[in-house]
Amino acid sequence: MSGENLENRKIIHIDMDCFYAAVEELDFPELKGKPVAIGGGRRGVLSTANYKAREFGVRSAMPTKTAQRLCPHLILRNSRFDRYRELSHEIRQVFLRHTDLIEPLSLDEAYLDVSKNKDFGGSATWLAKRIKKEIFEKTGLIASAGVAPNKFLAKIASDWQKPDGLFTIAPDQVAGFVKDLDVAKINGVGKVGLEHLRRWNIQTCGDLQKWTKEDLFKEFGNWGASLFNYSRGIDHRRVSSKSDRKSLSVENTFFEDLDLQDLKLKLPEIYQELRQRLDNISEEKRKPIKTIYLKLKTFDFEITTVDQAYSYLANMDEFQKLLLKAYDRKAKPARLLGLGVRFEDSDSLRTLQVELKI
Ligand code: TTP
Ligand code: MG
Repeated sequence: MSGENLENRKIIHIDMDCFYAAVEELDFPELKGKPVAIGGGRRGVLSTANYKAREFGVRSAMPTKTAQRLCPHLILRNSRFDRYRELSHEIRQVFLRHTDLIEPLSLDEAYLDVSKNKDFGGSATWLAKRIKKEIFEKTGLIASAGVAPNKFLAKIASDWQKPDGLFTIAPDQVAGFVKDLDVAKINGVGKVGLEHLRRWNIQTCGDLQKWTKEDLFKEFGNWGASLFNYSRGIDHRRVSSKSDRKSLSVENTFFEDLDLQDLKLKLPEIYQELRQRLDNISEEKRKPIKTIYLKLKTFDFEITTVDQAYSYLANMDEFQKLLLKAYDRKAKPARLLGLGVRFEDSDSLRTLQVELKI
């Protein structure tokens, strides 16, 4: 991409606080204030623990037995991936309101490039604050956010004030921030790498900066080049979202199961959001619409989807008709309503362009 300025970007890194454990507390409020860990892993180790359990020294990847010794009252729960995916999807929907440049790293973590977002006078910090608020309102879960000019720093920033953190490293603060930054915080510095650095008495990025690029390469190989950049707070990696999107939808999971009357009342809000999100797609990523669709998930998790051919976003009445049709199929209260459009796929697009050329 020509003309792209990689030095002047605004990147937000979002990482949910003790994600799996927080979901457990959300769905079972009686767990609040008690030490909770998620087990059920293959090797008898914990996936994560809530902050109460962490006070006892309980950590991710710790053998369950060790955790129980440290914290005898620890409440152990099994993983529930379907539920994590559902909430992760809800969180993604919040991101999409603000940018379409999203790179998810896992169910609970993503980079957002918000350089083009002009809300809050272009303040990415205020935008991050808004995103945290919207995530909480939509899911009841708490996120930590980091704001910085690149991915490397944004990820460190989101961890800086966890939990419920919001930390910004502005461009003019980068040099000061990295000077005292422990090299252990650098992406990809594992146990072995850290020992190697410590052997040279390298504690901080400031220490690393004293090395020439050549010397770093001689001592650390290709990794040395990354270290040279990271230690100066430089990182040119792009936020890479999948651009070959096949559909776009807005889905809402409700706190209570809704009957047809209530679903009709929810529809306009979801429709407006879909409209907004379509408008937000940048020019170069826009594709023709093939169908509009509506999705319902019943209270007992049956999914039904109704499609209708349309080459544009039809008006709300059309979606109302789809709602009646979908609801009729199951005739049961629903826990989720989604509206969406499917795009022409790139292959048929290519054919279309070829035909036009002739
Ligand atoms: P993390 O974001 O690393 O951890 P976390 O969200 O539990 O806690 P926090 O971010 O507040 O420090 O991982 C996200 C989820 O991934 C976590 O909830 C459970 C899962 N996970 C594992 O299954 N095994 C692991 O070793 C780690 C680190 C996480
Ligand atoms: Mg997390």
